[in-house]
Amino acid sequence: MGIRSAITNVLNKHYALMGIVNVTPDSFYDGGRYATADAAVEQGIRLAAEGTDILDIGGASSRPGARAVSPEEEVERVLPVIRRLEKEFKGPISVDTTRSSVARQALEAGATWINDISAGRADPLMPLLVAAEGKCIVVLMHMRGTPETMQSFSQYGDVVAEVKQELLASVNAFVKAGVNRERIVIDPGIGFAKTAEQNVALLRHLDAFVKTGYPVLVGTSRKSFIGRLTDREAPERLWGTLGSIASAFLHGARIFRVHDVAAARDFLTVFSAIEQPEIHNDCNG
Ligand code: PMM
Repeated sequence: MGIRSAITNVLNKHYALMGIVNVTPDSFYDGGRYATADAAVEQGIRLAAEGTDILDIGGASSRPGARAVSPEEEVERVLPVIRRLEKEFKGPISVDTTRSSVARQALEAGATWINDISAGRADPLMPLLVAAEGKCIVVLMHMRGTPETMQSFSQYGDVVAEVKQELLASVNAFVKAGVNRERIVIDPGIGFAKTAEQNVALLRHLDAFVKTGYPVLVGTSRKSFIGRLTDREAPERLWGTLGSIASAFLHGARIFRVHDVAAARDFLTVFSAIEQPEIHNDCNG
């Protein structure tokens, strides 16, 4: 299968869900729930049954203020889960990491996507690994600083223009290293070095990212800007999350990173049938 078809296989459905499996004790919503390999594998199988297109496995929390884990610890968390899910799940497995050493081992264990929330800035070897490896898809997300420091970097003049410019600079580092553009997915990084208002502005102007030609992924699931808008804590932010997915879909995002695959699946099935009837033949007329 060629590279292009690796993304379009997923995108032939016109959108794709990336189900989240955080093998961490401290992620903001599901931290601690799937911290053992058994629990994480079970969650991956559950999300697969709910219809996820991609499984994203992460071993390092990126919540604001989160302390970095050692590379050894990160590998110990994600590798057993990837190895086992690779046997159970037919779709692509993504590793959520900013470290090329972790990514390399994850690819060897069966992952085919790398989700790098630093877009290569945390580890200068990442673009080289992706170029040398030759096949995997890479998601490049905008962030400033690190999860520990990012909240102090949310000063922007024009948030949409600056996030886009900084993200494209990171993308260019991958292209320069020899990564084919068709292997790259971009993500504005909702909640990473951005205030609630800035997140809303980015979602409202997502078209600016879509116009670059790269497929756009968004991760809004249960994030704090939804809490700010609805005055609800993370366990009660699913309905607000669906509102953000509706908007992001209309503005051209096509990959949605979510905790709640079943709800997002039904929501997008109905929403896209109404909004994009040309891609649904089953209930037109
Ligand atoms: N958000 C989180 C982690 N990884 N990856 C991408 N590409 N985009 C995101 O928005 C994103 C991410 C933080 O959320 P989590 O703690 O629920 O995983």
